[in-house]
Amino acid sequence: MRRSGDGGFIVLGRVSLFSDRSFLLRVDSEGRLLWRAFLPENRTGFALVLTGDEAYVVVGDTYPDSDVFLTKLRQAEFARGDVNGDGRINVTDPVRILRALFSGNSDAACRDSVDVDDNGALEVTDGIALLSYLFRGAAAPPDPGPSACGADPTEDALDCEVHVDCM
Ligand SMILES: [Ca+2]
Ligand SMILES: [Ca+2]
Ligand SMILES: [Ca+2]
Repeated sequence: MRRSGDGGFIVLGRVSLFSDRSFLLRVDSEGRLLWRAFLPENRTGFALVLTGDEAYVVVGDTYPDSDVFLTKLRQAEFARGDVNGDGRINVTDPVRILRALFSGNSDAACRDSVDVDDNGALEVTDGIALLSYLFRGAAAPPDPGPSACGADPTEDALDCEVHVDCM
């Protein structure tokens, strides 16, 4: 656990459900959850370092090739539509968009990736556009993505704290 510049905390942890997954969790100074993100399945995080420029460095090892990784989490690079950051676009992504909208609480670590139609707002139409792309052959979400990481080419009020697949 590390204290972030705004008085909140960022936590590196591990959960065992069906498989071991490392995750990052960011809370504000009141302990409210800002976002959480799972690391890719083949990565186990051991240590978290806060660098002077407000970025995070995660160190760990990879499975099954037992290599070491050290990655700096770059903000603002993402793949549009890959809402859970697992490197794939499948039905779990639009489901997550719609669930977050209807429950009114979104813990997306990268809100830019949720803006599937890139209109600067998170709406039901984003979930529908993604479903249409997956199941009805509609056009792919605008760049960046869904298969390449990049920065948002259009200005908006949305942010992207971390998109784990673009680490
Ligand atoms: Ca996904
Ligand atoms: Ca949108
Ligand atoms: Ca945009």
